[in-house]
Amino acid sequence: MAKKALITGVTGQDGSYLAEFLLDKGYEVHGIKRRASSFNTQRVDHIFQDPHEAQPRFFLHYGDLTDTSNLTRIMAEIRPDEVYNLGAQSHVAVSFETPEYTADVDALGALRLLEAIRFLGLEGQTRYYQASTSELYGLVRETPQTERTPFYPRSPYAVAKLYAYWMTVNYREAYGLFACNGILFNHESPRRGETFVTRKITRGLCNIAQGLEDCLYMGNLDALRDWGHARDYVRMQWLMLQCDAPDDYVIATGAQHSVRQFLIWAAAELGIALEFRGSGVDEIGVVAAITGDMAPALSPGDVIMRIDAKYFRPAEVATLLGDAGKAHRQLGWKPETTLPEMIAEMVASDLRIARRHALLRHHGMAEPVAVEGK
Ligand code: NDP
Ligand code: GDR
Repeated sequence: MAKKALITGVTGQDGSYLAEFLLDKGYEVHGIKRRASSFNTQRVDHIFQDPHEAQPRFFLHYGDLTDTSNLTRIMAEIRPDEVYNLGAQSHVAVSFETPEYTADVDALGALRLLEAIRFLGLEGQTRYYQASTSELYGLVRETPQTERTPFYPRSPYAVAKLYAYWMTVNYREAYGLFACNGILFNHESPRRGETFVTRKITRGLCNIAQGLEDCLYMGNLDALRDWGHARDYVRMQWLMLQCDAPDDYVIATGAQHSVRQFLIWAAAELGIALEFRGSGVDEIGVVAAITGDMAPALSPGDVIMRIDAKYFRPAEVATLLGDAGKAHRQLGWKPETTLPEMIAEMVASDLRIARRHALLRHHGMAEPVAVEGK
């Protein structure tokens, strides 16, 4: 019998990579998708299986982490061997604007799933993965951060995730649930949401290089992050649930870079030498030189990056750097994709999209491509 997995957040970045990974391993994969007025399944369309096909192994169910009866019914129908709770209002800046909704989804959503396991008597069968986050460290007390570093959340998102973290530990200790926290540091990919900083940069620069936009507006360029590739990180989500005993693990690369540095490398990938001038909100990014043919719309001297104070957060997480030594020692995990490789992959993907838009525009069939949001 194939193992059954239930993924919340299957339409998101991690959910899509994890679904692919589990299907490859022979699982029957069930995902929860939200009802939306427009299509929101682009990241999993390539693995969609028509339910009328013979023996489909990938199923989507309408649902929402705010809806207890819906989650409990789906759990009762599937009786999954593994639950991966990846669904979340996952944008830190947005959580300052929607704190109550963020708490409902990110904190109580986890509780609803844990309770469903208990209510349905699945404690002995169902293993639970909680998508915890390096944002828990917030105002960091120790560098690098490990599983033992104290938490100090700095946003409604992180506070909600702190509740979910401890509920996962509590259900493990109180009811013997096989429940694990993956404390994942930032991980990116061509499928990253367009308003997270890495994708905003690669997408924005590609659009600018192709003449679809003029300038990228950024927030705090000094923020330091430990960026890995989502494909490597979902492998670890699965590994955690295959252990003999449940535990919590930090997943990170162990290397740290600034947003400014990411901008420089992403620009270089397009043949643009980017120079920074000025400081604070007056800092600008200027094209110093261009090589190759990937940025036909640009010339040296063009200003392609400015600061917009609206992208600064009410409370910032200035620096994050993880130590994934425990995951390496106990589960043999280490990241396979380097940051330069990931940037190259993201830029190549966004450049393909930008070129397609530029071609459409050239033929009078332009689509809106503005980089909006946080
Ligand atoms: P995404 O934002 O790409 O995906 C979030 C998913 O959650 C989407 O499928 C979204 O649906 C779904 N979702 C949002 N609200 C609800 C809701 N009310 N009910 C059901 N589903 C909902 O996030 P990632 O894939 O990047 O991250 C996966 C998880 O890991 C998240 O919990 C995130 O907080 C956490 N995390 C992420 C890290 C990262 O660097 N990526 C690092 C550490 C933790 P829709 O597509 O309809 O919007
Ligand atoms: P983060 O990711 O908040 O770490 O949360 P994000 O990419 O949004 O920000 C990283 C850093 O870049 C700075 N920054 C900007 N961020 C955005 N989004 N837009 C900008 O224009 C900009 N300019 C500078 C931010 O201030 C921040 O310091 C992500 C999410 O995936 C969470 O769900 C996850 O838990 C954590 O990573 C680990």
